[in-house]
Amino acid sequence: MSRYSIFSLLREGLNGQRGWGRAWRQPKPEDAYDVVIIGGGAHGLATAYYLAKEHGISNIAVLEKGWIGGGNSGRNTTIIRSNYLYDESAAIYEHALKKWETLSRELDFNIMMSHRGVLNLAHDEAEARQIKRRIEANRLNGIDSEWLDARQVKEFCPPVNVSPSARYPVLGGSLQRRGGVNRHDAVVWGFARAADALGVDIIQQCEVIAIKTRGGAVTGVETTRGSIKTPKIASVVAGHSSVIASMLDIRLPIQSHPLQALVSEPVKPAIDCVVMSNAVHAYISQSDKGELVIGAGIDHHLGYSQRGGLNVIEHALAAIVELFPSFSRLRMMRQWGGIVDVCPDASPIIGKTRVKGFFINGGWGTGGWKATPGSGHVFAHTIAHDEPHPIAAPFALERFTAGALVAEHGAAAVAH
Ligand code: FAD
Ligand code: PYC
Repeated sequence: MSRYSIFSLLREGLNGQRGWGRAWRQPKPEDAYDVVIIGGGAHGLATAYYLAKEHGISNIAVLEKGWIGGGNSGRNTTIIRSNYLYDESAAIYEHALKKWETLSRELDFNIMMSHRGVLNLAHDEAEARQIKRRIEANRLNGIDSEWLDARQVKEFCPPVNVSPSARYPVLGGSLQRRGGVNRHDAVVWGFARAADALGVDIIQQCEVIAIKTRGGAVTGVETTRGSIKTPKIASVVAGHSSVIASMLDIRLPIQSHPLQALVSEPVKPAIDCVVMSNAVHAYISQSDKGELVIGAGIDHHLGYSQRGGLNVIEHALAAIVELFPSFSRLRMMRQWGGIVDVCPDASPIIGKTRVKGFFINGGWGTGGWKATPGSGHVFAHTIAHDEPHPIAAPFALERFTAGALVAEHGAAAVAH
C-alpha cells in the first residue's frame, strides 16, 4: 500500500510539503564498504537494491560522478520489449520484462509502466523474413510476439502511412503487446529510494579516478572525495566502461558512440503505441505530457561528448515524416545525446574479470534500459556469490575469446 493517503497528499499540497522527508540520504563516504558500485544509473542502483534485498549485503556505496540518473538512464527513450532472437537474450530481457510488470508495487513507487505495445516495422522482403524468424524464436521461448500485415499495422496504429507508394513501404511488422515504455526518472528514484531504505549509501559528485589492487585483487578506489577500501568493485558506467576497465589495464571490446533523441512540442494523444523502424533508423512514442519522443540511429564517430551531429537527427526526422505524414508540422523542442557502449555482437557484458573482486556490467549499447531490473538482479547475484547467475553466464567477457557470441544486431533494432 502507498505511504500516502489522498488526505495526506492534500495536506502536503496545502502546507508546502513540510511533512515530506528526503527520498534518500546524502551520506559522506565511509572509509570502507563490502561492495562499491561505480555508476549511479538505473543499472547500478538496481544492483545495489537487489544486493541489499536478496543477498543481505547492505554495506554498499554507489558512487556517482554527477547526479543519479544523469547518464543514459536519464537520456533514453524507455522502450521496453523482450523480443530478442537468441535464447540467452530472450532469457535476460524476459526476466527483466517480468520484473517491470510488478516493479511499481515492489518499490512502492509509480514507475509509470505502460504496456502499450511495441511495433517493429519491416520495409522489404528480407527484413520481413528476418522479423518473422525472430517471432518464431520468441514464441518458442514463450515470449508474446506476432506478425501484423500492413492492414493490421494500420488498424493497430492509425497514424502510420502504409501506402504502397510510400518511400518506405510498410510490409508489416512484429508486435509485442506486453512491450511499452515507462518513466526513466521514476525508475531511478524508485530504486534509489528503496536501496537507501535498505542502508545503501548513494554518494553523488564522487568520481572514481583510480582503482587500487594488491596481489591481483582489488583493495579499493580513489575518488574525488577520498579513498575507499573494498574487496568488491562493480563497474556499471555504460559509455565509460572502457575508461574504468583501463584503470586495471583491462581492454574491453566496447566502443562508445553518441546516440541522440529529441521531443516535439506537446500535443493531444496522437499515437498510443511504440513504433520502431530499424531500416530507417527512427522510432517514436508519445509521452504522458504529449510530446512525441523520437530517436535516431547512432552517430558513427566515437566519443564521450553526450551530443551528436545534426545530420543524424535530420535523417531520423525525414524518415518519421515519411512514415507519419500527419506529424510533419510539429515543432521540435529539445534534442540531447547519451554515450552508448556498443559490443561487437550487440549484447552486454555481465560478470567477473581476471582481476579478483572486479565485476563488470556494461556494453548494453542502444538497448539496456529495457533490461534494468533483470540486469541488476542477475548482477547482484553474480557479485554476492562470486559466480555468474545462470542467466548472466552467457554474457561473460570470455565469450569474445571463446567465440560464443550472442549476435543480436537484428533485435537490437537501433542501428549500431
Ligand atoms: P547510465 O545511466 O549511463 O549510468 C552510468 C553512470 O555512471 C552515469 O550516471 C555516469 O555519470 C556514471 N559514471 C561514469 N564514470 C564514472 C566514474 N568514473 N565515477 C563515478 N561515476 C561514473 N535502451 C532501451 O532499452 N530502450 C530505449 O528506448 C533506449 N533509448 C535510448 C535512447 C538514447 C538517446 C540513449 C542514449 C540510450 C538509449 N537506450 C535505450 C540505452 C539505455 O539508456 C542504456 O543502455 C541504459 O540506460 C544504461 O544504464 P546504466 O545505468 O548502465 O548507465
Ligand atoms: O532497444 O528497443 C530498443 C531501443 C529503442 C530505442 C533505443 N533502443
